[in-house]
Amino acid sequence: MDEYGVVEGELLESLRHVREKEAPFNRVFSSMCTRPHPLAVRVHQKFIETNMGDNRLFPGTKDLEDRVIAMLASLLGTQNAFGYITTGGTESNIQALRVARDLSSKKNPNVIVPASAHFSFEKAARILGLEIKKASLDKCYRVDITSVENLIDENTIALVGIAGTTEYGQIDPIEQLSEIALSEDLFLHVDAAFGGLVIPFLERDYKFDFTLDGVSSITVDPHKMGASTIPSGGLLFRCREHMDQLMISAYQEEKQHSLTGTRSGASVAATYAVFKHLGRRGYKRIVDRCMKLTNITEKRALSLDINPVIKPVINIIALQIQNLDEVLSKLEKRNWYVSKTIKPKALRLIMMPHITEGILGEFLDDLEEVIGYVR
Ligand code: 0PR
Repeated sequence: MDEYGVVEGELLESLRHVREKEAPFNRVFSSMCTRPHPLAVRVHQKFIETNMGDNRLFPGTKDLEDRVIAMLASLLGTQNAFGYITTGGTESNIQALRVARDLSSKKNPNVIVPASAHFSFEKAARILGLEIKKASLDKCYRVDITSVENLIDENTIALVGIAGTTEYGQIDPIEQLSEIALSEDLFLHVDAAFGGLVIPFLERDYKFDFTLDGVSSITVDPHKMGASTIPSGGLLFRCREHMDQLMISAYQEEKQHSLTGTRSGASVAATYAVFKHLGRRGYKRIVDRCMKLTNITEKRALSLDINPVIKPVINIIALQIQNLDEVLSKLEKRNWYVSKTIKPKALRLIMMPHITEGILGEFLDDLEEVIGYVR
């Protein structure tokens, strides 16, 4: 740290240059986050000093957290769930598996996750001392139920299903996982970090939430398709006793369920505001738009003889393109931010709310041109 401070104007100017070098969201197809809703930003600023780690000082913000959890619960098929606002999907997945581990007395516990699971489960496994067993996928990149059944052994404590996979946006057969969880008496965690705020608004009805009796807990992140500010993750449990496995007594009267101590109340208030402001109708409009963009992309790709890895289920499309690395580097030179999937290799595009039809048109024209050069 320097001895003397820098004047505000100079500092802000240098920081403006920093931000200028960063990605402008409207050219970003690689992110699961988006520009937060303007109301979320305003509310975030108003609650900037609130700390969910001290409910005595901020009882109002704590109340908002309970209301956000109640809104998420009602979206996810129940009137009664228990949970808290986490820092994101990673914390939620770690905490869910922590509960599963602590509910069981098995010596060498293992958890069965789909091969498509997000890498946060690896982090969870390392922290919690769990073995991760990866179930294979069917040809549509959903977890293969026979593979899950074959992997279950006497040390299995939990199953994980994904509602909206990171790579292809696929939804696992959660209904069947739920039946297995009930018959084998296993904890079932659903990672709907991305899909949890998409699937309830799709035209087609997918069963993935607490309406299924076997689902024990769900991850759902307002800082992804919820258009709230970072850090806004969500973790919900069906049973209070499960949530209370996380409870630590802090000081005299205080209790904490969260992994972190001091944590943002600003993003909790921002999430509350954007949920109340948009309502189900507002989110449905957003999801409809994102799905329309996904469909436009699919049609254009097919017209160029490019097939998606799967027919898009949510607002993620992965295109199987030849000479992918060359195409990617040419797109990057044109300042597009895209990403690729590994198995199979494909160009992954996430149609977030910040993408407009006009920008998508420009991108698809560029893609067509670049593919033309490379072919
Ligand atoms: N579960 C699923 C299904 C996810 O896709 C992700 C993140 C997580 C859990 C973990 O969530 P947190 O990152 O909130 O802890 N998936 C993206 C990824 O890691 C997140 C992302 C977001 C990537 C913004 C890029 C980006 O610009 O790939």
